[in-house]
Amino acid sequence: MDAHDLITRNAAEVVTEAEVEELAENPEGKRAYVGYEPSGVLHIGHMLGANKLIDLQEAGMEVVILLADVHAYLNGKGSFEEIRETATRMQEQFVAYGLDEENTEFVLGSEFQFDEEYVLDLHALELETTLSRAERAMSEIGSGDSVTVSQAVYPLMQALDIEYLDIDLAIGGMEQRKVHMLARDTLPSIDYESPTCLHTPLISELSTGIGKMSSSSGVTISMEDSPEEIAEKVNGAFCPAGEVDPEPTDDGEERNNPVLEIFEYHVFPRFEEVVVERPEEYGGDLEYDSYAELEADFASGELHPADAKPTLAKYLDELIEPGREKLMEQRR
Ligand code: IYR
Repeated sequence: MDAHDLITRNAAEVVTEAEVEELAENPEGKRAYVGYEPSGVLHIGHMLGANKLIDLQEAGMEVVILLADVHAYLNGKGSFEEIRETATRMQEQFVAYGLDEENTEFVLGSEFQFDEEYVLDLHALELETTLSRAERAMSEIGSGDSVTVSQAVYPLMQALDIEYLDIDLAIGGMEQRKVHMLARDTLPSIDYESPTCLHTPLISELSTGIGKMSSSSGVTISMEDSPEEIAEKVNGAFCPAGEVDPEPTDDGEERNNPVLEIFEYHVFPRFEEVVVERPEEYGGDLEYDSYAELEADFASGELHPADAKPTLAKYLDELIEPGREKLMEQRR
């Protein structure tokens, strides 16, 4: 796979296409980053971001993970001390998940976000941004019902992080896109360049396929899950036979097939080959070396949900196991 394919595979969108093409011509040593509000346990959303970082490392880029402790505090996630403690745990779980430790730089937000220069730039951005714009940027990130002043400051700091970490490519899930658009629009007003961004897709809610999976509601998969829990959650997933694009609900709500999405975004990027074990009497094992092949068999009915689900659970467990071990060690 060439650098451009590695950088863009499985991305929901890049902003802009032309900027990413230019970056892909010479990716060696270019810096990409993703930021997370520290939480004690990695979940499937973090894993999706990590898969993209692994692609970027393979393309020769340097990868930075921002453990956004100040952001978590501003977003009401607890006391600063508690948040700091979970940040270290998160870092260890990322490494266990498979990020190349030598080539991954972990940075705490608080290491640079209190510097005088940063704070003055932040105030300059505050002067350039309306409250309603900041509020809109937080619509998919803010915790709580109404936006606090701290949450309005949050996206401006996220924009500045891109500058202060000297980033060539900002990565985030699709829920981060409004913050990145704000960064692209407002950073030039304080004489910085608009950052290039790449957004990863969100997985649909596991049990219904309606809306997006979230760590705060509905079923979610995390490093905390035992193999049995993973199997049970996947077994209960919405996965209508033969339906790659399931019909909307009677109320017109869009539905997707989360089992296929997890194969596409989690399993295939990390495994060369996926084997679906089936008894001889049901046609024997199926082997796939790309998501497209698996999807085609699912669409034709050759691959049934009853075989796809346990296979997915097995591969997910393989991905989760090292992080789960680390988590258990951390709790001892
Ligand atoms: N908004 C992210 C956390 C975050 C990301 C980046 I990239 C930053 O520069 C700062 C914070 C979240 O929702 O977890």
